[in-house]
Amino acid sequence: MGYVLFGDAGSGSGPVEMALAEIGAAVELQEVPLTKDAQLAAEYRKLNPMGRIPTLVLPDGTVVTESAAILVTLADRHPEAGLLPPGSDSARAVALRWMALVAGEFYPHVTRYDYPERFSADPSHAPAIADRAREMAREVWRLVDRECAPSPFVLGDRFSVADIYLAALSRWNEGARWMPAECPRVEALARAVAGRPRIAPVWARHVRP
Ligand SMILES: N[C@@H](CCC(=O)N[C@@H](CS)C(=O)NCC(=O)O)C(=O)O
Repeated sequence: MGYVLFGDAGSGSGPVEMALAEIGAAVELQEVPLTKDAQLAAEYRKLNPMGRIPTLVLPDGTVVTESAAILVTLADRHPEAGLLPPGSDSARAVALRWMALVAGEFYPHVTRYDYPERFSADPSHAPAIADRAREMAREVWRLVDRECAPSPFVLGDRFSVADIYLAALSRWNEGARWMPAECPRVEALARAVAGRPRIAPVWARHVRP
């Protein structure tokens, strides 16, 4: 048995698929359509109790949830792909720092603008919650552009799984529309990742032009 990835087009399974493509590892894709709320089905929640995608099942049957954890796991399991520096290298800490920031500070805003009705008992609050979440999400990217300042990658010339993660998630919330002007470094990072030969076909399936 190889890897099994539960996900959907345009979701957090995109960067996981991109990392697997970069590694050259075989994967079986299992569709969990968000439009049908398939992620909330009781059977799927046995794998991912939060009711979220992605979920990766390792060849030995171990279940890994949380996109950043999945990507670090893949990088560590395939050191020959060079997707993360070793633990003793400070560059690894830098890569993990920015991955964790995007996972912890940006991704929750996505839930808030995709599902604003979850965050108030009053349905009339939903549009304001979504609008504020979209703005706060953009603030995170402005900070990443300024403080992480990828050039072209998070670790300078050294490509890593952090680049895949940041690039893929930067396309959400209409990133392609406003980032070229407001976050030019993140925009250039996204283009550099999208153009990698192994990633390009996966990128095309997950990122709307
Ligand atoms: N912390 C999770 C967040 C995953 C997440 O929110 N995924 C979205 C799709 S990109 C999802 O499954 N949303 C469905 C829902 O919240 O019901 C991770 O990093 O994997």
